[in-house]
Amino acid sequence: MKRTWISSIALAALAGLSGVASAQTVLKIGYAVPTNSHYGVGSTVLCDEIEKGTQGRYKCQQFPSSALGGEREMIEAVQLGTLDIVNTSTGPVGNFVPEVKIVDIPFLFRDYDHARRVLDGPIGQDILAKFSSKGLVALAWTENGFRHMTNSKRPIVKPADAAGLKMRTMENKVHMDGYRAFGIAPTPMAFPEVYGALQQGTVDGQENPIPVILASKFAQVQKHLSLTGHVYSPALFITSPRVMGKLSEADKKVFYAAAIKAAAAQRKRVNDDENTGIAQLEKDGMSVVRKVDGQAFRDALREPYASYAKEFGADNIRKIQDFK
Ligand code: EAX
Repeated sequence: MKRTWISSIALAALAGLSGVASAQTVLKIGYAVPTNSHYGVGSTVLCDEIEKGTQGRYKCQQFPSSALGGEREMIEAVQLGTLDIVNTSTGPVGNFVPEVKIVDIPFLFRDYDHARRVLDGPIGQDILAKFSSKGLVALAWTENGFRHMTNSKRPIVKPADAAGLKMRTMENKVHMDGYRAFGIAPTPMAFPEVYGALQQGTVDGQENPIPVILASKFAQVQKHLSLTGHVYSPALFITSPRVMGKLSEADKKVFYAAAIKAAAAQRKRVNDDENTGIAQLEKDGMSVVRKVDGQAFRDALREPYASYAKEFGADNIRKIQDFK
């Protein structure tokens, strides 16, 4: 009697142990800028919420600061299965999911509230549904922010001031077509190369949201900041059917709910950085043009807008612009 009693306790202990040992999956998540950034905040909340909601069965390992390459490479890694999640701007995403490109049109969104309502509403959700046919799963829209121009040569108030500048752009045709209309010579480049290119003068300038300019310490290599706000740059939490296919229905819900919570935290950090970051960049030595001639930039886009209307449908663009 005694022997079986002891062996059954031993068995239960073993089962318990093996149960715990095989329970944890580590998810690798990558993003372009340091942890102390809007992407770091969003990724940390995403990971904390996933770990909490799955009772520790899933936890993350973060790869910030483009440790795994540029955003395009990280999206490819998610498709290949060597990376589980990427927190990326939409910059290169249109090369994988063409339907995303419409949200990259310059001066498409009025302000943050408008952009967030479009993306979280039916128009934005319809775009997320297009990812699955491309071997990707978009968990939620998150946010990079309104993009502004920096350069090492001169203040930019109107397009004529930007004309002739060699500006790094994302690998994004919609952006490049628009920027050419400003007279800019667009130089597409993956984000990890940008700081070096600015430092060596390979390019005169670049354009990014305040949070990215802050987190990447561009004030060290750029003199002029112009608050052009010429493009709203969405971001996305992207994973793969390979990751999602292993989840129970309950865990899938946890992942999607975690992404919504994380997007809210990332958006809040963007607003906080915008409120305090410009003064910080001035303190760091940048000279800031706060009042640019926005109408002149919009007027310069007449031609690109005609080709955007052909590519995306004039009413699809209008639907976004008029969304309340
Ligand atoms: O997503 O490439 C860029 O300029 C992006 O804004 C940056 O990687 C953050």
